[in-house]
Amino acid sequence: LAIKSLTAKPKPPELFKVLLLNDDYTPMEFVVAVIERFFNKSREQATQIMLKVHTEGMGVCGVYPQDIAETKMHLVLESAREAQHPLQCMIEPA
Ligand code: TYC
Repeated sequence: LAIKSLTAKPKPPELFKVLLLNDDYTPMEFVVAVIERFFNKSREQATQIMLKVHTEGMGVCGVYPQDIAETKMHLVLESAREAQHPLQCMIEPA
């Protein structure tokens, strides 16, 4: 372990996409608000992402190191459950 720490080159963190999935029930305005709040997007950017998810079924909200991507996914899911919307969110390697 000590040897490894002295010889291993630091690797850049693995990046993950945070994806939103379309459904028939979550209000568009709720999705826009979630994207603005958790992915630091403008209203215009958030609206474009929401419409892409709505028309194509899935869309990327952002790309982050794994721990940050997981946290954002959990925040989205918690927010949707709290509001009783079926909005789904997942991560996948970028
Ligand atoms: N399809 C939803 C509607 O028509 C809107 C929506 C967009 C839901 C994106 C989820 O990830 C989503 N109200």
